[in-house]
Amino acid sequence: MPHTSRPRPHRRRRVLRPLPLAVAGALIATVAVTLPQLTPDASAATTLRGFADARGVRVGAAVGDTPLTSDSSYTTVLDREFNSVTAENAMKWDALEPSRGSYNWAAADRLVNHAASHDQGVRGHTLVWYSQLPSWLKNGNFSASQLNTILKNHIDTTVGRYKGRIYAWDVINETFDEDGSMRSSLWQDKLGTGYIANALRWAHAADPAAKLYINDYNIEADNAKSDALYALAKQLLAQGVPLHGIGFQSHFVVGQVPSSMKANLKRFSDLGLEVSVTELDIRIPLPASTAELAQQSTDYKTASENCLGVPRCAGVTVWGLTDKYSWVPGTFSGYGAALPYNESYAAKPAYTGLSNGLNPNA
Ligand code: G2I
Repeated sequence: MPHTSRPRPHRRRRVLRPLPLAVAGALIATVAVTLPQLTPDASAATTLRGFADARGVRVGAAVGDTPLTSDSSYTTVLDREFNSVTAENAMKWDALEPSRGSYNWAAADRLVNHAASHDQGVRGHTLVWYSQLPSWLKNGNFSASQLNTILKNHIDTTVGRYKGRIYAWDVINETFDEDGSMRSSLWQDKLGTGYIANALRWAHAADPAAKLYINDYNIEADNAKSDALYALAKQLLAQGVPLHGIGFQSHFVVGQVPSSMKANLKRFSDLGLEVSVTELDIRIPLPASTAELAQQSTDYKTASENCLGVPRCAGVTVWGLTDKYSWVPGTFSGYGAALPYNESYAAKPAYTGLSNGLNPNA
């Protein structure tokens, strides 16, 4: 290599020379005195994550790979306000294993690495779901024993890859119908209900520290669906199956947070299970009126308090953070404005509601 590749050797040597003890001591003293003044304590205490940290819980957001990689306003809010992230799509089966045995980790890795460098935990979503399955799996016409092996391999590989880096996994997602019967799915139809215990056991073997969840929607109220889940959870626990938590998705309509929500979460918590709100959003018929935005704020506060007021509530995750990328308008025609930030990243009244729900002194 030419001599010029090592710049300014003389100056470097001087900097690296050991400092006299007295000088080093004085420097350390200066640093010790200066550091606390550099820490932005005051603002941290008023962010969502500041309040959540103070009470030892998570406040999370579902994160899309596109905004994560292309929108710096998005990541600024994400990293300032949230101490937990969930992959909105990147850890679903179709994203991770688009062809059999061949995995695409890029987007999932990006999120897990992002979280690690911003002091955020990761909720894994999701291992066993009836939806977002790749076509090789949906259309493969596999036998029960082949399907069992495919499921075990997917769980071993995915949970194993992120061992120690994901604090909770939605192992089972949306497994009930509204009337409380088991939903017809590839898994249920071919393997029977036993796939649930197997999936939980395999996930536990792959990462014994991760909290393993069953996650669903329309189970926030005391109703036929949550009754069926309660019975299943009780049965799994009695059989020693490693089930640790229930995820209440909480996709609500403004003004309709169920009045039985807190009592319902408490009965699961009373089984010794963690409870979490995992996908909170509160949709409004568009255009949203001032009164509806105010009601939505109340609803965010109530929904988060319904969890945090119950023993063993691990935290609250919102399904997105800004209305700019929410799934709601694409699915519920005429509805939107479901999240705490508007499309220009202004905090809505809903932000204050969520913040007050998290703040133990509000
Ligand atoms: O549907 C809302 C949520 C209900 N609970 C389970 C969650 O996993 C689910 O999330 C939504 C995502 O927010 C959407 O972004 O799940 C949908 C289906 O997986 C996601 O939508 C899909 C679109 O349907 C696909 O066309 C698209 O390719 O997102 C995919 C990736 O952008």
